[in-house]
Amino acid sequence: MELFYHPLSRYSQKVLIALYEKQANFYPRVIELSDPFFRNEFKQQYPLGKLPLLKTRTGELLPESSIIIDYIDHEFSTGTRLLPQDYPQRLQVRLYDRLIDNDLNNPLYLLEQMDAREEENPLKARQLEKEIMLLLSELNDKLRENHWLCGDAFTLADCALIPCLNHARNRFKLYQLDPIDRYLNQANTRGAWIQVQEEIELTSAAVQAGFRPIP
Ligand SMILES: N[C@@H](CCC(=O)N[C@@H](CS)C(=O)NCC(=O)O)C(=O)O
Repeated sequence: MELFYHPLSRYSQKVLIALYEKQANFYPRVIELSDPFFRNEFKQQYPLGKLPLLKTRTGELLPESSIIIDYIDHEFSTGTRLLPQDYPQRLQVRLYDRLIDNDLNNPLYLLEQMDAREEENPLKARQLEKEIMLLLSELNDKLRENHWLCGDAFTLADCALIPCLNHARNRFKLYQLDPIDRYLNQANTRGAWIQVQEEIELTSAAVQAGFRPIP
């Protein structure tokens, strides 16, 4: 298998966590989407040009982080089971995965883009922050009851959530939300996330030193 990704893309981090949790072997293919040459080259292979993208052992191209994780969970019996077999539990995991992507990851991305463009639109920024805080508060309540997001076991929903919280803590006072704060500390001791964080740190250091463009 080959994974086309970028270490600073949160959707890529979500899939990396899953691959490490499953102890799945893959060839890492880092793609710099901000570089027109690499972007065009990548688009020849995958016209929608989004990361992450998995090339399976049979050569099939799979986009969409949640679909990739579903595939590797089905394909590898090793490591953590990321989608519960029990249907009601599985539905919960799927639901929270969708909520996190749509109502946390995407608005965080819009805020980042506004910052990058130095766009002055306090009203829009406040609306996005409000939307994010609404979901964070719901997640905080859920984490009061559960060890991982959807229960005792680590799942797809945690793969989606951890990279978002890791980013959101730079803008939101997550330390004031006790269950989320506890969850992040707990995530920081999880092997798969430690491995992903190492790659984030190396890439961030390279970006700061001017070696690589920001994706
Ligand atoms: N729903 C997709 C979102 C993927 C996505 O938006 N990836 C971003 C990087 S984090 C990207 O490739 N953006 C480049 C573009 O939109 O041109 C998933 O879950 O994988």
